[in-house]
Amino acid sequence: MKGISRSEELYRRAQALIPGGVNSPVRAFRSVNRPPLFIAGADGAYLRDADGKRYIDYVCSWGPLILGHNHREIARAVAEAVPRGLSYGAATEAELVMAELMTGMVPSLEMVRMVNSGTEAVMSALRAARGFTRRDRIIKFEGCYHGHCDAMLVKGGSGLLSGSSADSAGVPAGAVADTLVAAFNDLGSVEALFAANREAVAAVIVEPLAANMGVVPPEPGFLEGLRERCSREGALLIFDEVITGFRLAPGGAQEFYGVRPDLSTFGKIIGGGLPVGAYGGRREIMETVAPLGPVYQAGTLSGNPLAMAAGIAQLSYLKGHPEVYDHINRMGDALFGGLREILERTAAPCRVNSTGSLGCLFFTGNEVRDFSSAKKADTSRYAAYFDRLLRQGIYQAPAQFEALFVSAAHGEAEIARTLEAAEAFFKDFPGNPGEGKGAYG
Ligand code: KE4
Repeated sequence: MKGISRSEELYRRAQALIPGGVNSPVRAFRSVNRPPLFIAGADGAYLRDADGKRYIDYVCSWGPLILGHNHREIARAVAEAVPRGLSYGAATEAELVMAELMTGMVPSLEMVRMVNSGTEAVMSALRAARGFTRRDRIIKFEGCYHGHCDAMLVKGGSGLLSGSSADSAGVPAGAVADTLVAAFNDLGSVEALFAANREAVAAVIVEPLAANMGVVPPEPGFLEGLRERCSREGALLIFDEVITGFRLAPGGAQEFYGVRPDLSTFGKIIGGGLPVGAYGGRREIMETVAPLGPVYQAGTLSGNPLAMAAGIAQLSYLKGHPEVYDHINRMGDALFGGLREILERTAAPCRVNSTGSLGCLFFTGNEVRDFSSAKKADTSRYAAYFDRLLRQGIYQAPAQFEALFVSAAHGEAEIARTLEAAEAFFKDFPGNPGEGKGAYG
């Protein structure tokens, strides 16, 4: 149609055939009140939309692209794998290489099983924990998101947090009857649940660095406290490292914070951009998983050859180039530190939480340490900020309660351009004695 962008045209047609026109809710840009972009290509730190516009990308496919888009080593590995066939439904050497890489980089991983998404990894880890402990209850944290298996859709974070309700339709009461909800960074709330559910809790699952209510780091002692209480109560500690795995350190958050879980879940980075998830941990727990033990779990495309090729290439590169972590952490510090300085200078009522290459700008003047403080953020102001920066060629999460991801492809030029655009937005932000028209103009 004349006068509308290609993205808008594609979106209009897609809405007729795909729920909301998208294959994952957050992509619909509903939280930022504007039609979504349709992406046509990407390279390094940049996305290109269907209208040919380029953006610095801080979503990075929600975390997988720690090396940036279209990394030569990953592209080559996948191209070399294609002629050997796309899928066999049988064991391959690549799956062994992947298991050796993951267990070599993550100390708590004695055994690991590949699946196809973070959701599948979490669903399977919960089942293994319940099968191993012969207990049913699971403790999770408000605002933490662990994918969309029924048992986890209570007080979800991420897309659910940005929606009107924290529960999902279609989840029967029985499916969540054994899911208990604690407050992040509040060990007292965990103790209370353990006290009320003695010898009934199979596991505590936590994002060791919460990144689905925006970014909320664990306070000193919180993860250690979970470890101690789980050990004392005979419950398993599950780290959901779908975002933090292989990002905070080669060994993930468990290496970064020095706390060893019993099970861990992974996704995103281990697939190099292709669909991969994994769960693993203590040998005695994983040996309960079929075909070895009574906990059933399976998957047609688990360990898919192309996905393994991409994952092996990315993990091998990270293992062989520790300087990547120095770089992404340095760029993260420059970006999030720079944003803090702008907020300081402009007295804007906002807050930046960050750890390394992960961070979030909250539109609230309060400290953000858990779900209840995060949800005080002004999502309409976030939407204005998102829109202004998008027009300046900066593509961020289209929702307040997500994370900014910095990749190895982001350099000083990208950070400088981003800070310049942010400064322009905040210089006359309402609530600050600036002059000129409002930031919404
Ligand atoms: P997937 O099933 O989307 O691969 O992974 C689910 C999941 C599990 N655990 C954590 C900590 C996660 O962050 C996720 C998925 N993350 C969201 C971003 N907040 C995926 C983006 C989307 O839903 O489109």
